[in-house]
Amino acid sequence: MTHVKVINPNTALAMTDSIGRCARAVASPSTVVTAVSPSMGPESIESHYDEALAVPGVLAEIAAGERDGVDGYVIACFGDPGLDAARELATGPVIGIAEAAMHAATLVGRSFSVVTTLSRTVGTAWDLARRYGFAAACRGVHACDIPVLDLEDPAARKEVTELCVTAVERDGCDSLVLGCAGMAEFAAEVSRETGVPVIDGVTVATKLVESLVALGLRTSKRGEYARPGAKRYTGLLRDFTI
Ligand code: 2AL
Repeated sequence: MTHVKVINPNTALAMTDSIGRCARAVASPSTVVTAVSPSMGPESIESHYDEALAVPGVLAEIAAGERDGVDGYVIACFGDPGLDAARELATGPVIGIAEAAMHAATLVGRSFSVVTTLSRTVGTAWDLARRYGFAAACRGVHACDIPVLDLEDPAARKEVTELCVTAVERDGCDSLVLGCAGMAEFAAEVSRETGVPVIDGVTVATKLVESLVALGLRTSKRGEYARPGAKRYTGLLRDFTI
């Protein structure tokens, strides 16, 4: 039995349920998926401020997962908040949905475009493409300007789908990456409408974590991802003392 903990870094529990459904839909019968939100943090992540303040809650969930014997983790927010720090704490693999989606996109085509939520997140999506080495493959990043928590509205799904169709026509990209975990349930419909592979990072990251665990591959503890050195943390962060 493999235990994969999928962390939705925001505190919107309806979104956590949706993320959990998507992860369970692709997980092997022998995998247990636990989908959680941190006990502290922003209800949605759509700015650098939100992202920075989501990270302590994510790290607390990783620390709890290590105590519970979790085999691997998915960070289910497109900014991949706290990914490197999470790897320092975790024994097993930790995969962010943006890195998972971009890797998958370049395995099924030579180019992809990203459809994200607010315009202010466009720069972050480009930063991620550069960080993961996919800037040349990324043809465009398009914002629907729908806030994360409004994606549940059926009208939002229609708008996102229409933007995806436009993005494929305008960019000539081979595939599409959904730039928010709140869009995970849109993938099949968007793929039907656009005719290209549509990649939701939640499902890809879940399968990647499962595969890495099955292969016996864990986070390297030799260098940069070694456990952080012990030191005192003060004030609101005192519980993060290692
Ligand atoms: C996200 C996401 O995946 N979760 C969240 O709260 N915000 N991404 C985004 N582009 O807004």
